[in-house]
Amino acid sequence: MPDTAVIEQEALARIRASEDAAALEALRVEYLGKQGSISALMKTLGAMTPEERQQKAPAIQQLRGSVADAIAARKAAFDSAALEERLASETLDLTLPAPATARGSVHPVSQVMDELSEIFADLGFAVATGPEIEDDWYNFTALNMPESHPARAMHDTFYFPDPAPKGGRMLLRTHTSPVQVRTMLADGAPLRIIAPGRVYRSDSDATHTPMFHQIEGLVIDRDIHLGHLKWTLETFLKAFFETEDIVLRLRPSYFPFTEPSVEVDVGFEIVDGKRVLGGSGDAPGHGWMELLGSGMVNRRVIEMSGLDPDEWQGFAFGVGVDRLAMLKYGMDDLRAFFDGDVRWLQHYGFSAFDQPTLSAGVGARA
Ligand code: 2NL
Repeated sequence: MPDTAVIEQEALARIRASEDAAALEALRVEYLGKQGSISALMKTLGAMTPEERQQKAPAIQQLRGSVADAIAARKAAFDSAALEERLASETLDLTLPAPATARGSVHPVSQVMDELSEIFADLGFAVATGPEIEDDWYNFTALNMPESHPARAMHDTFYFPDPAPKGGRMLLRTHTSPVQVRTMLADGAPLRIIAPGRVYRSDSDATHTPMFHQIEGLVIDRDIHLGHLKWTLETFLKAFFETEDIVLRLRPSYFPFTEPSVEVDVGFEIVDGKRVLGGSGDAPGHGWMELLGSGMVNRRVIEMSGLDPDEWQGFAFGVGVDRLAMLKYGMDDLRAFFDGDVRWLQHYGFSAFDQPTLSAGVGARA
């Protein structure tokens, strides 16, 4: 039986003398590994008589414990030396700015819808929404366009093949007016709402896309007249284009849902070959540009929306959001709005963080 004390002395000395983690690991294998010499001693215990084992086991176990402890202590010393070395040699500058990350941007249509919602919120208007898949009663009939009405031919409508559950036809809404009819039926009067959203017409060329964006406004109250309409549109357009220099021209027109109907032009000037809003369109070098349609809500529409037209009057207007965005931000091709080209979005899109918008979230105001 080898003298465990001698083995221990020699092992501890060699462990102390080991110069790096690799040398230490070689010692661990040599003593404590599967084929290690101390492991071999442990195995001899199995072949002993109980008495002999009782006598010899403590020394062998003590030897194994002592060598394992010494190896662990030496390893801890190597590890902490390595850490010290790294801490001394590596530098980490926490004041450096973080690397840039790719950010999305707010689509101009969303931006403009948000701007309009904020402007009209200041004027006391709530935002109303409704389904894009409508039936023809809300989209046409309630707007004074019965089945036989020639105005239905004014719209190239996407119809669904199946009949509507309550009769009539299902379609993709051609304007957001049905939202306003639904709101009048649900909430009654008085009412001040805008209805922004997607609308659909079977139309496709350089200036028309089959889906586009519209915002309609509706005020229902007692004694509402054209003066309220004119002031509201003037106030909204000045706020939207961020200039006091907006001149409106109201022209008589026709829509089945308004009577009288008014088309609204704004004066513009040609600067460097581009149209810039401002001034009277009648001035030399100026012109008038048709911007939106509006009018006093037809009393038949008020009636079909569940209100008494002798008590309640109102005005309404509708305007293309894509058009407004192009005018304000100088884009010239409508189709680019719907291409989803990220380079266009990076160029014309808006930061979700630099300015407060509804799309960016309320948190962005902070
Ligand atoms: C346009 C401009 C317009 C309306 C929309 C409307 C909505 C209700 C009642 C009456 Cl619920 N009118 N909206 C009014 C005038 C014009 O849109 O150029 N449309 C073809």
